[in-house]
Amino acid sequence: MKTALITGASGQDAFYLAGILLGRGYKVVATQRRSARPAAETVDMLLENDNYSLVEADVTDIASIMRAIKESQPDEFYHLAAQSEVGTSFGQPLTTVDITGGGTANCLEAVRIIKPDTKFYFAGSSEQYGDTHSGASVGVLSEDSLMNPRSPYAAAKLMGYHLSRIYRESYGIFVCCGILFNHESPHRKPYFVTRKITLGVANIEAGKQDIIRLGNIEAGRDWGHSHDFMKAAYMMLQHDKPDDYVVATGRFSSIRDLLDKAFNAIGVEDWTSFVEHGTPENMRPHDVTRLLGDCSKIESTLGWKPDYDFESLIREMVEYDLDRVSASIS
Ligand code: NDP
Ligand code: GDR
Repeated sequence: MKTALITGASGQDAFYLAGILLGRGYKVVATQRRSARPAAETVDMLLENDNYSLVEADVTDIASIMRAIKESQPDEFYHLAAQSEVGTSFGQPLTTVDITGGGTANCLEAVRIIKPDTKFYFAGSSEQYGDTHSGASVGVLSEDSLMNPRSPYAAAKLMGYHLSRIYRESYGIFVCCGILFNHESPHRKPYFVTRKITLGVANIEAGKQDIIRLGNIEAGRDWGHSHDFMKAAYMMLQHDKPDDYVVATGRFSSIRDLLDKAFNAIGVEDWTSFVEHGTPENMRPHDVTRLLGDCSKIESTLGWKPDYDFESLIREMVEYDLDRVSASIS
C-alpha cells in the first residue's frame, strides 16, 4: 500500500486529491494546522475511510513537517497548503510570503533531510504569469511563457516554483510542478469569485440575499474542475520523469459569462439588478484580468484530459449550492 502525505487538508484540492488516492488504494495522511478553518463537509467525509487520517502540522514550522514525514514515511508528498487568496495577499504580504513561499522551502527541505526518495508535487499557479497583455507572455500561456508576477501571492508561488526546480536539479529529488489555472468545484471556498456567485445565486433564489457585490467583472479566467486538476497532479507523480506541466482547459470565459451561466441555472436571463460591481472592498491594487492556458504538453505526455467543461462545472456548483441553501447549510 502506497502512502501519500498532503499538506492543507481543509482545502478544496486536498479533498478531491484524497478521494482520488483513496480510490487507488493509498493510505492518505493529510496535514491540518490547529487554526484550520472548519471544513466539516469535506474532512469529516474523508475521515469515514480508515485509510485517511489527519496530522497536525503547519508549513511555516519545519519541525512539524519533518515529524509528519518521519511518522508517515510517504511515497508521495503533495504540497497544497498555501495562503491562496490573491486579494488577501496584498493586505498580508508577509504572511503570504511566509506560508506560500517559505512553507514550500520548508516542505522541500524536510523531504530532502528526512526522506529524499519521496516524490514531491508543488501546486504552482497561473498567477505566476501575471499580466498577459504585454511583453512575451501575450495570449495562450505555456510552460515556456514569461512569468511576471503581479501580486505578493504570485511572487511567493514563483519562489516555490523556482525552489522546486532547484531541488530537482541540485539534489535529484523527484519534484513536479503543476502550473495550475483556476479550478473550482462545489467545495471551493466561498470568497473565490465562482463560488461567491453560485452561492449568491442560490441565496437569491431562496430569498435570502438581494445582491451579489463583486469587484472587477471585466476579468476572466480559464476555469476547470478541481477533480480533473487533481487527477493531473496524481498523473505527474506516476510518470517516469519529473517535470513541470501547465494544467488548464484551453478555454477562456469572462465573469460576465459566469454570471450568465449561474443565473440561467435559476431561470434568470438579465442579472444586472442582482449584481453590483466595482465595490471597493472587492477591488485589487492590481488585477490580472486574463489568463488562458495551453495544456498540450500534459495532454501529449501524460494523456491527461479534463472531464468537465465550463457549463457542467457551473451547473454542478449552482445545483450543490441550491441544495445546501435549502437545507440551510452555509
Ligand atoms: P485552499 O485555500 O482551498 O486550500 C489551501 C489550504 O492550505 C487551506 O485549507 C489552509 O487551511 C491551508 N493552509 C494555509 N496556511 C497553512 C499553513 N501555514 N500550514 C498548513 N496549512 C495551511 O486552496 P486550493 O485547494 O484551491 O488550492 C490548493 C493549492 O493549489 C494552493 O497552494 C493554491 O495556491 C494552489 N492553486 C490553486 C488553484 C485553484 O484554482 N484552486 C490554482 C493554482 C494553484 P486552513 O486555513 O484551514 O488552515
Ligand atoms: P484568482 O481567483 O485571483 O484567479 O486566484 P478569484 O476567484 O479570487 O478571482 C478571479 C477574478 O475574479 C475577479 N473578481 C473577484 N474575485 C473575488 N475573489 N471576489 C470578488 O468579489 C471578485 N470580483 C471580481 C478577481 O479580481 C479576479 O480577476 C485563484 C486562487 O485559487 C489562487 O490560489 C490560484 O493560484 C489562482 O486562482 C490560479
